[in-house]
Amino acid sequence: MKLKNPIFKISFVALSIITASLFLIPLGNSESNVFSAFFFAVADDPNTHYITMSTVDLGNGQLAYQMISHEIEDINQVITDVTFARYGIVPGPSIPGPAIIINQGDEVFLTLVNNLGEDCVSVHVHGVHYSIEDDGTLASTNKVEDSCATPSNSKTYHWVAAKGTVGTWPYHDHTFGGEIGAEDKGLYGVVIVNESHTEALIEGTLRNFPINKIDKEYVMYMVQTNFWGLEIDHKNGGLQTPLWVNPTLVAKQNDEVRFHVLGLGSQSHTFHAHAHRWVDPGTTNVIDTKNIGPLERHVFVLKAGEGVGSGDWMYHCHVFSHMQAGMSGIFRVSPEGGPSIPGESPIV
Ligand SMILES: [Cu+2]
Repeated sequence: MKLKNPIFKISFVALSIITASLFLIPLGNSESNVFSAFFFAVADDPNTHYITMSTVDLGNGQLAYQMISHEIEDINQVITDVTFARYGIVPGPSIPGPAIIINQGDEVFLTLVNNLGEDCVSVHVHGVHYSIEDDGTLASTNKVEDSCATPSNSKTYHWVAAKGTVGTWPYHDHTFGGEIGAEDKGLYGVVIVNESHTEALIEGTLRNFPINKIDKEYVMYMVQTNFWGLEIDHKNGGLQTPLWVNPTLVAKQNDEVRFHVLGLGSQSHTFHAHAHRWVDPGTTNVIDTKNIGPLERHVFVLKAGEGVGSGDWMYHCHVFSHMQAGMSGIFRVSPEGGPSIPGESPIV
């Protein structure tokens, strides 16, 4: 920086000294900690996630990821096993795969086990940071090594959810059967990197909404002419329930719910939900349709039944040929006070 005017120069030096002193002088007393916390409140204490997942052949031409275990280590090295709470007593294979929920600042060590009995299968993740040997592609792509799990050798991936990685990111296979991988057979899921708040249109106002106040989340992958869904119920400890194809999504009236809508494959889709509206992230535009390209994602929070009440509200893809092929489901808003139950799927 060039400061030609001497007055500016003096001011700049003075400002620098004052700024530096604010950080340096008060260290060690409690007031300064409050002060530092104010300035450095970027993330809570980061956690390390130790996750094991496998890949399973569903026997109908489809492949799926399955959660085996998920442990979280905090900065005091206290380890909590969240497998049962998050994925159920007996986590099964699902499409989409398990939603891996972490906070900005966290690290992940994800070990993938190949239970397909052949070839080399991987997890290639979007959004978070990793080294090239953890990119989940073949040596022919990354020029380093086959970043995948064989039936005899599992593969551990290391990810860092560094600053700037907040969002909902796809993960998918990138090696099974060749360089493109087998995501089209069902090997895909999401990593959700949270910070403390997200934007939400609640009661007509754009708000900075606390993540820990979200009641339910729906992961909805738009694939060919179907939705493939998974529910996360925070009123039930964050339990995930696979909802499979074109599911009924169940919420109670006035539940604050977050949708994660993603595309997969070679087609673009247009997500639309009846009688509900939300804010296009990063804007103030209130919308009720959104174009979703392959592996694009669209994340929003809304209040179930806001202004319209309980009922079976349809959601669907608005691309006409996809609608005609049945790409739709029901967002069931039950009256307030009912039980929190997972959505049901007409086809499993
Ligand atoms: Cu579509």
